[in-house]
Amino acid sequence: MQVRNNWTFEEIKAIYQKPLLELMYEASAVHQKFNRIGEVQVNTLLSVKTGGCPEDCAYCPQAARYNTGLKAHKLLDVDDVISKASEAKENGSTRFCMGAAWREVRDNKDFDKVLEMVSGVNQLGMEVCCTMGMLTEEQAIRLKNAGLYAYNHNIDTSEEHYDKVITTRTYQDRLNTIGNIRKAGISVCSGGIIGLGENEDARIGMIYTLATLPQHPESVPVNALVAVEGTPLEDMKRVSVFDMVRMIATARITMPLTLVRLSAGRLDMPVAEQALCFFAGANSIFAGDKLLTTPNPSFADDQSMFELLGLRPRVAFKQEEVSAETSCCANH
Ligand code: SAM
Ligand code: DTB
Ligand code: SF4
Repeated sequence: MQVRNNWTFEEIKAIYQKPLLELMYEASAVHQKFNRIGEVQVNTLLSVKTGGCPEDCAYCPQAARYNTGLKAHKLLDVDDVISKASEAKENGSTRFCMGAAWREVRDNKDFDKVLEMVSGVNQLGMEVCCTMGMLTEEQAIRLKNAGLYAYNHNIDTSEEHYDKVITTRTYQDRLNTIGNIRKAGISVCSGGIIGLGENEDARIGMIYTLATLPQHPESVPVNALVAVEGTPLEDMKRVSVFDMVRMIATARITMPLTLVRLSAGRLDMPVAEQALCFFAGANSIFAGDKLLTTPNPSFADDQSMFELLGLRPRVAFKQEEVSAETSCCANH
């Protein structure tokens, strides 16, 4: 089996619609062939600039136009961010992702501060990631030169469903930024959310867009909507674990080498449900008691889960380069 990016929508639909256990067996077989079973990347998120965002993403507590009671703050100080990253490293995280509630990155003093944050976290030996909205190619290159490893920019849903969720930018805007990240040689992290009121074709369509990019994203976060009071999606029902499993398994089969991240929504998932997601090929999580603005399981709870399920945290890319010399199956 080869890594393919010429999937058709119908092929992906046929995978997504397989009987659940058959789908899980197949995804698990692909995972065992391409990856180290039991190895899970542990990421920590930090919101370095919270709230007040001009966009209208219907799921997001940080959009200024919704009254969510969120406490907004300006860009944090560089030293505070570096100390949070050190703390995350001590707790076993190897990737640190800084989020800013911006529509797009601007070339100003705040961006200079972000470049300092990137450089400082990189010096800790962690994989540094940012998620700050749209980027030009020049900005992506400046981030890369400062030591950025990955950039998160989600497509969120399918092209057809996009304007039901967000109207202040287009799907093509998202794809353009993903192209700029790629051109700068930065690792691409792009995925989406389920539970937005989308139908099955929209879920399949989202995976179709990702799996047919010229190069698959190195990581694909699969978020379950965290319904936040005050947002237009506040009354959406919690997604079923079996829907998460279908998404994760389909992503695993179509993008075998990608880190598939069981992202937002874990706080509401018992360990038994999360175990199904790991079996279906999830090999990355966000850890630490906060995502960007909403709660997440604590490091201690995740440590117990790792022990129970026999999972091991994946080392950071830097150590990976060293250990690759003695390993037969190092990849991505
Ligand atoms: N402003 C930047 C952007 O939109 O790219 C970066 C931060 S934004 C909060 C990052 C991602 O978080 C979104 O693309 C969305 O997929 C996810 N997200 C935001 N709110 C969420 C929620 N309530 N539930 C699940 N995922 C959410
Ligand atoms: C992603 O796909 N999920 C993360 C990260 N990328 C930036 C964010 C989830 C946010 C959940 C809502 C919140 O905490 O504000
Ligand atoms: Fe702004 Fe990002 Fe939230 Fe959309 S998802 S409102 S762009 S912070």
